[in-house]
Amino acid sequence: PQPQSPPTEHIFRSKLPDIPITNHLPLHSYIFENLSDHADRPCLIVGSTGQVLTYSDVHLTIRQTASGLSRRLGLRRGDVVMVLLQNCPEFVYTFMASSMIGAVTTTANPFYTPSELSKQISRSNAKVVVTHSQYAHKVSAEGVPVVTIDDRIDGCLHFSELLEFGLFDPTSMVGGFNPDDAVVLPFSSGTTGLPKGVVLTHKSLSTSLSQQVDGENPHVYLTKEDVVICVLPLFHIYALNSVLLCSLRSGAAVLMMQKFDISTLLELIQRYRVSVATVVPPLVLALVKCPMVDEYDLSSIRIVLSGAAPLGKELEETLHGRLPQAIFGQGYGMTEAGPVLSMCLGFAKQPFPTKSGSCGTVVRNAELKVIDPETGYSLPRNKPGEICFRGAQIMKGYLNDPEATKSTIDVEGWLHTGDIGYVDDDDEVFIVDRVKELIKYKGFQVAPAEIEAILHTHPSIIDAAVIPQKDEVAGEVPVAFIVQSNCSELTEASVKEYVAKQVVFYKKVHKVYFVHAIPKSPSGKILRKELRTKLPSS
Ligand code: 4UW
Repeated sequence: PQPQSPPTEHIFRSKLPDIPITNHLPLHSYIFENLSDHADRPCLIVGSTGQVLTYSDVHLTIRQTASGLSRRLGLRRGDVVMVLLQNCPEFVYTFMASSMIGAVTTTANPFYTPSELSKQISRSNAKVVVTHSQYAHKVSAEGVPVVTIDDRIDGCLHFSELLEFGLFDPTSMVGGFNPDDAVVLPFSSGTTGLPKGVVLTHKSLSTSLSQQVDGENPHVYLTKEDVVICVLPLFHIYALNSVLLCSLRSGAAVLMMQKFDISTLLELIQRYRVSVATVVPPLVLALVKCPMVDEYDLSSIRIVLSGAAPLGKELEETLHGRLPQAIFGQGYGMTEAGPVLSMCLGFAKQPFPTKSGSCGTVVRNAELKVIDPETGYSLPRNKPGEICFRGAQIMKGYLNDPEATKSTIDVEGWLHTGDIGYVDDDDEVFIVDRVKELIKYKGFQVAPAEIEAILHTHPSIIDAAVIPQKDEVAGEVPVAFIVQSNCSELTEASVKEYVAKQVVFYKKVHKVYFVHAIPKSPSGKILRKELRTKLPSS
């Protein structure tokens, strides 16, 4: 038979025209490019104290911090700073100051256990940790300087000591600058395996931001009049990119909440006339279930953006009923994608009508295709397959892991997401399933391989597999299948406790199923799909 030529490529692009993208600048220069337009406007508002910092205040402190990082701590181009902070101004100072001196910020969850932090510190080769005094003990054994931002602690530096070295000149990047230098190093497990450092460069992030907020008709239209609530944690790429950095580029005010609490959230929205609410599905659920919502004036909200996990149509419509004046929509992101793949076009300056349940339309200056997982060929509209994505915003690669990089970004530059979805007749992206191992608990990443590795260290466990189980509140929770050694008498509670002691709350195992064997392929890969069929009601 004649060899068949591959079918035509189906590539989806934005309905918005491409624009000239500014991505040759260092991230901080790009972010503050229009600083003089909004220097006296509020930049950061601290929800818990009411403190308002203007753009010029913030920029000045960033320059002082940059001097301190460089002169007090001796940090140089390429060095890694771990930011172990809840949402607070020091997060922004440290991150932007690191960019200014050519250093790289690795973000971590302050609730991580010492062993989780130890792994990230050594994998990223972090040279310093900036944190709250209450978490300093978690990293004190790591042998790196620790800076506390609140109380002073013996043996730690205090953040104010970094501010004593004058103003860094933001145009003089010591040791040179290349747009392909890393600027942020979040950790993600991607489609398989353990959490890995995701190298996002100055170019990746400024491209992603430009795709969202730049141009005559920005995909996400933010102005200096906007007040954007930042309740989602900045250590995750969603809030970092689409809440903080998009707002800073646009001159909007960022209202920071350190801890989530629903009545405080409602109170802050009312008090500061919040116009943009960025949420995750569990937060939508909490708002839908909360009778207090009707007691507050939330009429200032014009945009509700949800993402990081699937949002049920009914849930979205119920909340929309309570905030009828707002435009509701989703964004679809993935750390490795830099992170935004698609975004609701209802948020554009000249908006398009959109459907509930959709994850938006692919961002401009980028390409999206849907491939048949069997053949690798791209599929036409309305046919579900694996979503692939290409553009200048995707990660440079996984840190020190060329193998994992090669299996995620193919030779043509396509990032394979491990998500199953389709593009409909109106160019809207719908996600229907996930083929990668990743579990998402309230939008937080849980890497099954990480929990399996912990279970394997238990003396009575011979084999283990961790998969997601659907959950009304969290979306998904991790559950474990365990093979125990002969004559051991493990209980579900003891297995749960063994894991719980070593991990942050959302990686805890919620249910344990004892089995005789874990189903595996001939090459030894866990057959996760087969395990999913063993779960109740799936
Ligand atoms: N619907 C269904 C969604 C959706 C989704 C993500 O932790 P990561 O690596 O990254 C994120 C980033 C989310 C994000 C970033 C910036 C932004 O503007 C935005 O819009 C709201 C969202 O979550 O997890 C990546 C994985 O999370 C799932 C999907 O499986 C993806 O590969 N995911 N967004 N709207 N699932």
